[in-house]
Amino acid sequence: MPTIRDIRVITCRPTTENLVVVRVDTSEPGLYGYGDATFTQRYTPVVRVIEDYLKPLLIGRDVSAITELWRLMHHNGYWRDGPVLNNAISGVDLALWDIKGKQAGMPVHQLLGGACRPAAAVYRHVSGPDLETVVAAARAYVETGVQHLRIQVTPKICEDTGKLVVATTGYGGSGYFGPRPDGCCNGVFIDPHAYADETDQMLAGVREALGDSIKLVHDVHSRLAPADAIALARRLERHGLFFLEDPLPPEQTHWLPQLRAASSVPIAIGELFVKPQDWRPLIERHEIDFLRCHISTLGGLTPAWRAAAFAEMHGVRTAWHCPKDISPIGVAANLALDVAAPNFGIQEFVEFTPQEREIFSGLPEYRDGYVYPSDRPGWGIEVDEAVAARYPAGTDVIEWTQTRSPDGSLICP
Ligand code: GCO
Ligand code: MG
Repeated sequence: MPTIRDIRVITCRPTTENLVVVRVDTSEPGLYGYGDATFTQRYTPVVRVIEDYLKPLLIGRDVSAITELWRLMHHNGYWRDGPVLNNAISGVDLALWDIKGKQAGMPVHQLLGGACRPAAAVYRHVSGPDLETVVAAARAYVETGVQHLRIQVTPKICEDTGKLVVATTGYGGSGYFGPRPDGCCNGVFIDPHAYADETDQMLAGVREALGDSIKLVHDVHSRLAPADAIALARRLERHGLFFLEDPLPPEQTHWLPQLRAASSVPIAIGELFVKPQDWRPLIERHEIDFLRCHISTLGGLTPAWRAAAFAEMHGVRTAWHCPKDISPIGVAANLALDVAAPNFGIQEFVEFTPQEREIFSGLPEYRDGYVYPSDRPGWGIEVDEAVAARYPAGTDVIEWTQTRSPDGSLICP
């Protein structure tokens, strides 16, 4: 059996996000694999964990024993879980699945039992400051065959005002520009009631323009107080959403029974979850309809596949988190789960950028509302490290997570 000969980390920022990819080389010449370890906002500690701890731990070990090595990495530091440690583990875990696929001569979804469907239906992001812009963008997607759209209202003023840093993330609506106390720090200001009004109106307008068959999604991004989130869920019921995402942050999911009692809107939660204790009770109690974890933040394919199976037994579908802060290797891992899991629901998808295409080749193909996994062995993806080096990662201060209420106090980003 080949053993682990070397582990290296490749970091880059091809577009706006820092990406972290792990390469595991084996004792067999030419046999290696890639994994995703992208925690974009805190990528340097992930690199340290891999280089200082996981590499010395794993060199010389049998590459075939993925479950054993996952448990070894998970328990080795005694204290466990959390996005840094889990992303580091994911980098190795996904690389080991890539290697296993290459050894078998099969794409990874074949190792999970084969495809239940040829491709994953995706939802695309549509956002804008007014109905006209949003409907035009939505129609353009629908014309190409997309059936699921995430609708967000973005700020009308998308520039640094000198006093406020206004993000264009599309979370929390058009922003708050009203009176605030002297001495407020900069940040992304949000008015929860205006946000609820404009989101409700925007969804009504999109529904009217596009008709009943289009599936609509909205991401609250945990930016509301629980009572406001419940009121919004009740209000948005009339639009027949496919799901409402993150109405509550992980710290407040104990409000879900009240939310469920108040509204029949399907709920998707999970991108901030790190461990089974986060998602297990919500699935067992049928408090969520879609499990939406970020695979690398769970620790890779090994724990995500188990989470998917647990969700399946409880009638909960998957909607894995796949924003722009994920490498194409991570996207490929989402797709392996999507096509292999019977309880797949929908896949979030952001088109690969030209810079990403320069670095990564063999990417999954997007066509007309579906993403197709590669049929090459493993993830089927190759990384050009020389090109990656032309796009160095960076550690700038992050502004968009400094989210504030009208009085200047910080709220969940
Ligand atoms: C989503 C998200 C993301 C996150 C991002 C944080 O796509 O549903 O909530 O856009 O904000 O991944 O870095
Ligand atoms: Mg989200």
